[in-house]
Amino acid sequence: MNSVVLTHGDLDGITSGAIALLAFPGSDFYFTRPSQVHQDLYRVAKDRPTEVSVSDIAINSKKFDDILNAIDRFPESTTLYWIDHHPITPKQKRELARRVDLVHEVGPCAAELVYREFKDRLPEHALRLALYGAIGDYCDDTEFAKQQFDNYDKRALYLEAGLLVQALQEIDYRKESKDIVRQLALGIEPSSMNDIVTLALKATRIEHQVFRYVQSSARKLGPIGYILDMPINGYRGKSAKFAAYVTEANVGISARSTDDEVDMSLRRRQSRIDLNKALDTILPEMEGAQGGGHPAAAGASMYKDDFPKFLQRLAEYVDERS
Ligand SMILES: [Mn+2]
Repeated sequence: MNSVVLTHGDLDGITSGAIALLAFPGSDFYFTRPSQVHQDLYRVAKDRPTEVSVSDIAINSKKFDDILNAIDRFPESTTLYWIDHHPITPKQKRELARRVDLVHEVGPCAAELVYREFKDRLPEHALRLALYGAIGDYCDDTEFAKQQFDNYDKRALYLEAGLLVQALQEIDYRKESKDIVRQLALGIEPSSMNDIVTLALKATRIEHQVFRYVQSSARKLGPIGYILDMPINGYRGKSAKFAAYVTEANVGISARSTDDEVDMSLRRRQSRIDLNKALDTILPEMEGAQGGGHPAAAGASMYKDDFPKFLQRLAEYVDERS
């Protein structure tokens, strides 16, 4: 068997995965996520691949030992690249670097890191994919990105990336996104993907509705603006941002509940608060709660009964630091 590409389902994941496909042509391709990457690695290890590229997958501290165990299942002959930009502890970084080819930097998006790692063997259009990833993850102000934007007309790049960002709101990433990855690897531009353009416009109209809904329904607790169980599915990151804005809060949350659990996206607004650190501090106080992400954008899940306490704790945490 040859190679395997594992990546995340958002735009940075999709573009970093497409670039990895260009670096390892003919690879098998799978979407994964922090909570399940260890299982996917276990499965992949059985096929003894030559190369494995994992991109844009945060290290979930609770699963770290499982991840290391899964990595240890690969034969000596496998080269495993782990390319990521989510915060990681120095200890985890050391442990991981001992086992894999680790490319880790906080600041650039994963697509930029994958591009820079394999640059010499990539076609020219891979660079545009790296820039779409940078736009998708708000990582478009790195030295690399700024320099490259200067080589194109960046407005057109933002339109192409924007079409993908919007369309992804309306796509089940496990199914249709695989086709997008293949097409992007082939060099097909988003504006030439008819279904993507149609979905992007639909998603943008829905986004305007989401904004109006959040404007009329968001609640506020101290420095936290939040929305619970919007009648529209998806749009979580966006509605979290809107919730912060319309309540003039420093942190916005968009949460969705099921029978006994609540799952949420968090965004910060005009604040330097590190949401990843905040979750690292608060979530261990609640049994069964998990989450993490970036300083400016994160996600979490917990038992529904713990949600009010979580809001209270996060409000205190933010107040103490601003
Ligand atoms: Mn990313």
